[in-house]
Amino acid sequence: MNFKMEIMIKRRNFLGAGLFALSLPELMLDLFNDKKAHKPIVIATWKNTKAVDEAWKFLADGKKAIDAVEAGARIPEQDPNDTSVGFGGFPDRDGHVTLDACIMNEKGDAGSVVFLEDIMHPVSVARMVMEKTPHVILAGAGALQFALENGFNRENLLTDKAKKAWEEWKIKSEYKPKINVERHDTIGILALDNSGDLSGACTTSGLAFKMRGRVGDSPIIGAGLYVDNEVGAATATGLGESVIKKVGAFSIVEMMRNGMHPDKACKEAARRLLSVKTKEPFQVGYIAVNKKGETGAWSLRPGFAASIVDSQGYRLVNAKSILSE
Ligand code: SD4
Repeated sequence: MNFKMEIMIKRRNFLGAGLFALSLPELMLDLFNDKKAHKPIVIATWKNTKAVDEAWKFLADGKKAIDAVEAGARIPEQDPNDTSVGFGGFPDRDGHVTLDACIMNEKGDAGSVVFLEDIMHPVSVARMVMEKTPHVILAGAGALQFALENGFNRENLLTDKAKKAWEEWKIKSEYKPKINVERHDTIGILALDNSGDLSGACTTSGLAFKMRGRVGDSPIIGAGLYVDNEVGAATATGLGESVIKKVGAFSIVEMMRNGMHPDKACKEAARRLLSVKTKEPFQVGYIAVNKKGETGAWSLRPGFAASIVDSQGYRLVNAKSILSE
């Protein structure tokens, strides 16, 4: 059975009817829609314009989605002005920049690094974990050792700007997640390539001034990122603890598997965040893309946006939010 038929059967079953309940015009419509697959396409969290542009170069060249998402994710990682990712990321409350990243390819392979220090490109280390080891996650000192053994250089990632922000924060030492204004630029990036294959990556320095050792959702397969090449891909940004509790990205992919449009699936995942109890108000944003190249972006609160590039060019899409409907 081919992919289209399988999807149709699954979707119809989900709706409570078998494939044989489909009328011929409906069947034709489904096939027609499938033909209109919108690829290649890349979508990323926030206004990550340079990252999606970089990823697009790979896709437009006919290269693989996995190479596109890695190249895109490396852009904010090396940007000293991006205070949520890689070099220039705000440190933990003890002044150390600690990084989390993961990546998934079209085969369902996954690699992840958590609590990694002194390496500019955790997404590339995550890819190496995926491709060169029998494991999925390497943490802390072990992840650093693996990176150094594989040709990555040890670098100081704490910029003067980030150090100054940390010194100012230390005066009060109050940890309060701020909605949108922390320059939440954590990048989750998803791509569908010309061959119809999906991949995704997610990379972050985590929440500013977090407790030492804290790991967020971004490197957790199923929470910050999930890719299923039969169905679609999803990724998250925002307060990682909330995303982990709701297994955000995986639940979006599962909803898409059952026939939901990516936008509806992101909306439902964002709605589920309403039951997460936190001391302070928090923000989470979700994006998704399905096998047809249809996309979605929703957040809990207003202020979230997604960057998209396809054959029509670049666009910044302001996500709808549950608490502003
Ligand atoms: C985390 N989800 O570590 C990340 C933070 C984030 O933009 O998205 N910041 O919880």
